[in-house]
Amino acid sequence: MKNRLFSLTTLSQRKSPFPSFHRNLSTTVTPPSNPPPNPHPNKTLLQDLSPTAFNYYWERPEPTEEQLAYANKFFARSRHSPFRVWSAAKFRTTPVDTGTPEVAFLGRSNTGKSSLLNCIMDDKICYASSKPGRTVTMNAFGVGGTKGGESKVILLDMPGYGKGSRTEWGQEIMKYLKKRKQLRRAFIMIDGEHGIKHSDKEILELFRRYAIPHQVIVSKVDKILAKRKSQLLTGVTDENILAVHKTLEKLKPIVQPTGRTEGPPALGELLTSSSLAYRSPRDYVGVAAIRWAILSAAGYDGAVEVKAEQPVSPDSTTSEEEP
Ligand SMILES: Nc1nc2c(ncn2[C@@H]2O[C@H](COP(=O)(O)OP(=O)(O)OP(=O)(O)O)[C@@H](O)[C@H]2O)c(=O)[nH]1
Ligand SMILES: [Mg+2]
Repeated sequence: MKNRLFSLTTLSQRKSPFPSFHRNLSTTVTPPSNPPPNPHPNKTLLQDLSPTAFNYYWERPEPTEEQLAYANKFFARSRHSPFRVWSAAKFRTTPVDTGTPEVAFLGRSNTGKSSLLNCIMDDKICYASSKPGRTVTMNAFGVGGTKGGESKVILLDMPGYGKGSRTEWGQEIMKYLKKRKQLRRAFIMIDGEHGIKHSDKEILELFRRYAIPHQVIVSKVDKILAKRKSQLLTGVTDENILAVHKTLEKLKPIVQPTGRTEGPPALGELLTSSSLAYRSPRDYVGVAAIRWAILSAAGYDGAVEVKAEQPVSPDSTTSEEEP
């Protein structure tokens, strides 16, 4: 008990690299004078938590509410965004340098890359499946364009590595990562349910060796927060949040090993995501901060004018199947 109190106090202090759990009250709606009694007094609803409550920032400041709002606006679905730009099975068949900044999403099979990209792009444009090894080509999607065929940043959904994947793809992906000039950052997704595996550590080592800029995202954070999805509807406890923070604290020395390493380590912030738990409809846990990280990687952290487009109705969503 003593330990729990100690960690709750230390982790919720503003000096902590973890964002404060709870939202800044000045931005919330004033509660009614006689609110109904909370049936779960030990829990906080996801929408009452800060959008960065499950992240760990130790090198760079956590994004502000304005920056997150800017990122959400940038990625809001419109007539021209997102769109499928290209798909390729081999590095030599990828289109030549278009000059548009690219970010790639990698991870073991089934870590939730395609599902997360759908949440980021606000569209079911990537094919997600419970069967590992579903994504079989490198798929590029353009985002942020204000006219047909134009995009400001390209997001890549990569085939997974490890169990359920095909080893020959690894070589093509590494070729792409090493040679692609417009690649700004690779996001490596670690499955929050199963934890970091040997193959993840090997990939991290390779990224350091080849000086590929990278950042780690812990996916399926809902699995750390609750056993069942239905439990999330009534909110999360401080212990649930601390369980996420502990997971991230354990990962820190793995993504940034101390002592001599062969090359530059991962960025000093660990993000989390869930494609299943949302704070409000179309606001999935962790997605706003990941959108901001993509814009920062692409050099759009504030400099680009984001023209508001008429949002497309969610009914027009199509799910594209891979060939
Ligand atoms: N609980 C939970 N399940 C998720 C989440 N994201 C994805 N899933 C599930 O995990 C499975 C794999 O999702 P995908 O998005 O296809 O995973 P992937 O990493 O693209 O898989 P490959 O293309 O095979 O490498 C699906 O059954 C998803 O519904 C999440 O945040 N939480
Ligand atoms: Mg996939």
